[in-house]
Amino acid sequence: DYIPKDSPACVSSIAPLLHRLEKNQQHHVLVVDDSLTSRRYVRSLLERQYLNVMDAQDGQEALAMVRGDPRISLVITDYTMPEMDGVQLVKALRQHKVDGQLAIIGLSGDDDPSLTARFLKAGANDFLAKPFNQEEFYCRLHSTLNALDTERRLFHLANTDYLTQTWNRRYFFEHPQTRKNNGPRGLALIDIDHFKKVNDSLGHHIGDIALIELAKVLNRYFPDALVARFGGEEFCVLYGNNDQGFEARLNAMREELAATTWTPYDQAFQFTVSIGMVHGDASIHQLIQRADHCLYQAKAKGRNQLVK
Ligand code: GH3
Ligand code: MG
Ligand code: MG
Ligand code: MG
Repeated sequence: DYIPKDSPACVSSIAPLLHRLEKNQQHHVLVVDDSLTSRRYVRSLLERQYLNVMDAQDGQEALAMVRGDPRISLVITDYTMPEMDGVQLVKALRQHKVDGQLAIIGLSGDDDPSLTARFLKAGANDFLAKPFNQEEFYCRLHSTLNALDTERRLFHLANTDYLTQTWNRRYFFEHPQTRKNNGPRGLALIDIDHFKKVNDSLGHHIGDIALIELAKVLNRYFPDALVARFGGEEFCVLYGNNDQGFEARLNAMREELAATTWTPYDQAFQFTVSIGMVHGDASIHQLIQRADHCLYQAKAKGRNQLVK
């Protein structure tokens, strides 16, 4: 294999490094190499940067690990390996995970100048020939991780609601679960009753807390569903399972909300919700239209109730 010949990376300013190291602790890196010596060496370089490191000795094992562990955010793979080579692994990984969720760096000790392009075309973010300069390895590692963090931050900003940290409308309508048009599913629209009064009598900041608390309760009751803030004080729950439990859970949640007294800033208040629920095999727009009609009826009948 190869023997590292260079000295440890030198760093001129400590602040960006500390910031990077703190972020590194959130990343899980998978090192794929058939050579134990190589794996150990790359592992030790990564561990020194406070990254969480795992390893695999071939492509199949690596694929299984990435499929089974969503925490893996970076794969560093060797090229020459038995069964599946590094470029084939990159292609397989890219079919499984789209760019932005997983970064890949290729490595190879083969003296083949076409490898860089082959790795990059297959979807790798970067490539390094072995033996590499340690400082160059760290530079490329950090720029790849910085790009990954930026992409994740953008994804978060584009798809979550800032106040309640639930998924937003954009995420809801772009989700494959929403777009698919076959099989029965449940959908509920949940709207806070007389929310204007909460704002008018207690202040907008208390209204905000009601929204944050409602989002938490929704996520606690529906960890297996898509929960999104549609706008204002209206949330939507898309429930993929074809069982009877949806309505019962919605009602249990509604009752819990009605029985709760919230006391932010020692300001006691209560609120209730009205729910429009539908279940069926229809397009998302049809389901929403029907649920909206049910919600309107729940309001008209006196609020704090579910209409289906
Ligand atoms: P109903 O029972 O018919 O639903 O009455 P309502 O007062 O809840 O409904 P309405 O649609 O008249 O008022 C909704 C209010 O929600 C008005 C708006 O100021 C408030 N709202 C929307 N978004 C926010 C937010 O992010 N924070 C706070 N505090 N209030 C919000
Ligand atoms: Mg090899
Ligand atoms: Mg309302
Ligand atoms: Mg409303």
